[in-house]
Amino acid sequence: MSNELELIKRAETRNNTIAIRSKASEHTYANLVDRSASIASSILGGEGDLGESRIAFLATEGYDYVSIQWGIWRAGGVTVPLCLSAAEPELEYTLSNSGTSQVVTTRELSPKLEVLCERLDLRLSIFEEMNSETANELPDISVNRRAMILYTSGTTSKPKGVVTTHANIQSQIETLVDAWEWQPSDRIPLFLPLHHIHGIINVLSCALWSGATIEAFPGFKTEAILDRVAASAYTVFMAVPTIYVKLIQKLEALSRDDRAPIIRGFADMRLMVSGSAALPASVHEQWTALTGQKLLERYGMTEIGMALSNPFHGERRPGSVGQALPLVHVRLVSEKGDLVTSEGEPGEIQVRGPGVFDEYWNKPEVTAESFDHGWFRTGDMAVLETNYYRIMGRLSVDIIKSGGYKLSALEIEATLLQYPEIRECAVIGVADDTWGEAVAAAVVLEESSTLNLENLRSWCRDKLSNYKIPQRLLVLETLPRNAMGKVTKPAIKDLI
Ligand code: MLC
Ligand code: AMP
Repeated sequence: MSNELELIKRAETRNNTIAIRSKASEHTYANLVDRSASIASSILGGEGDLGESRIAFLATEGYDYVSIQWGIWRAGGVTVPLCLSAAEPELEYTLSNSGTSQVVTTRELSPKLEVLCERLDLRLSIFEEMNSETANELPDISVNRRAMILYTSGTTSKPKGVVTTHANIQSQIETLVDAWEWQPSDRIPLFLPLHHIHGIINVLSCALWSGATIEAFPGFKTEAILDRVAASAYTVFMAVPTIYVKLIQKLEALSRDDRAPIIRGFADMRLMVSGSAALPASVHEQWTALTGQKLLERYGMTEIGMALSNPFHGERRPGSVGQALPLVHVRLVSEKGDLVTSEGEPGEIQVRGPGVFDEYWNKPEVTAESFDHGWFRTGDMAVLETNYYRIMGRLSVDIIKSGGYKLSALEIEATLLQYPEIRECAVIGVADDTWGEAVAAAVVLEESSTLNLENLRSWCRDKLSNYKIPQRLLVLETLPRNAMGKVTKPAIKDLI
C-alpha cells in the first residue's frame, strides 16, 4: 500500500459522498479516487515515479480537472494547469518555460493544443482515452516534493512560475479549513478559473479536503448559478469583487418577486467570501443591504496562499482585510526597511510560514531577491488600524488587477509594440467600477496610422488572454517622460 497524499487519504474515507456535481453528471469521492489512480497509471506508462516531471493540463472546472490533477500528483508529477482563455503564444510560453514533458486534455479542448504540441514535440494525452488496463503500484509522495507551478504576472514582462510543494498546499488548505470552519455538509459553486490559487485552493481543494460537495460551472454563468442559489443549493460562496458588482447589477434589475428566492438563497449561506482584489466598502455595504450577508474579505497571493482575513466570528469590517490567518506570520516593513510597530503607519506586507511557496521556477536570483531574511515581500502596502489591516495599494504601477486577474503592464506593452503601427506605448490600470482596474494603453503611432481600439483589440486576440486585451486606448503625440527620459505612467493616468 503506497503512502498517499493527505488529500487522497481523506477522499478515500468519503466513499459515496458526492464530490463534484455539474449540469451533466455527478461523481463521488470514490469515483475521483479510482479515476485519478487510472490517470496516474496511464501517465506513468510503466514507469515507477514521474519524479517531479512537469505535466501540463487543460480542462474545464469539474471532475475531469480534478481527476487529472490528482492523477498527476499520484504519479509523482508536478501539475501545470493551463488557462482556458490563453492565446497560443501564452500557452507556448507556459509549456516551454515549465519544461513540460506531457500534456493532458479532454477531447473537447484538444483542438486548442494539437498543433502546438506537435510543434513542440510534446505527447498530448486525451482524458477520455486514458484507461490504463494495468493498475500501477503508485509511488510514495513525500510532502516536501514539488507539486504545482502556477504562472503569475509581476514586475517582469513574462509571467513567473510559482512552485509550491505538497506541504505548502496542505498548509494553505488547513489554514482556511480551520479559519472558516469548512464542514463535510458544505456545498459550494465553483466557477472561478482553475489556473489560479483562488479557484484551486480556496474553493476546490478546501472543499475536497473537507468532504464537501462542489457544483461546477464552466465559468461564471450568472443565470445558471442564480437558479441554484434560489434553490438554496449552497452554504458557501467565494468570488472576486467584480462578480459581486455584476451580481448587484443583475439583482437590482430583477423584479421584487423574481429577486426574492435568490436573496433568500444568499441570505441563508453560512459564509460568503470576497478576495483577489480590493472590495470597495460601498460594494460590501450594498451587498449587505441587498442580502443581509456580511461579506468576509480576505487577502492572499499565489506565492503565499491566503494571509489576512476578516474573522469568521466577529466584526467583518468593510474596506479591511482583518488579521493574520492561522499558521501565517505577517509583518509590515517601512520604505526605509524598518519594522512597523505602530498602528497608522504604512508598510510593505511581508509574510512567512509553511504555506509560503518554494521558489520561482528556474529563477534562483529572483527567488532570493523576493525574500527578506525568510520573509516574502509581497509588494503590497498596508496599514494596521484598530487591529485590522487595510490594503493601500501596490508598490509597482506595472501590476494591474482587473476582474481579479493580476496583469503585467510590461507584458501587454511588449505585445503592443509588435503592432507595426505602434511606435511607443505605456499600459496602465485605470479605476473601473466593475473590473477594479481596466487595462488602458496610451500609444504613439507611426505617421499615417489609423489605428483604433477595435482593430487593436481584434489584433490582440491571437496573442493575449481576453482579460489582458486593452479596454481603452489613448493616442498621444508623445508619451510624458520624467527627467531621466522614462515614461511617467501616473501622468498618463491623469490624462485618461
Ligand atoms: C473580460 N472582459 C473584460 C475583462 N475580462 N473587460 C474589462 N476588463 C476585464 N478584465 C470583457 C470581455 O472582453 C467580454 O467583452 C466580456 O467582458 C465578457 O468576457 P468574459 O471573459 O466572458 O467575462 P466573464 O465571464 O463575465 O468574466 C468575468 C469574471 C472573470 C469576473 C467572472 O474575469 C473571472 O473569473 N475572474 C476571476 C479571476 C480569478 O480567479 N483571479 C484570482 C487570481 S488568484 P465582449 O465585449 O467581448 O463581450 C489571486 C490570489 C487571491 O488573486 O488573493 O485570490
Ligand atoms: P495573484 O498574484 O494573482 O495571486 O494576486 C495577488 C494580489 O492580489 C495581491 O498581491 C494583491 O495585490 C491582490 N489582492 C488579493 N486580495 C486582495 C484584497 N482583499 N484586497 C486588495 N488586494 C488584494
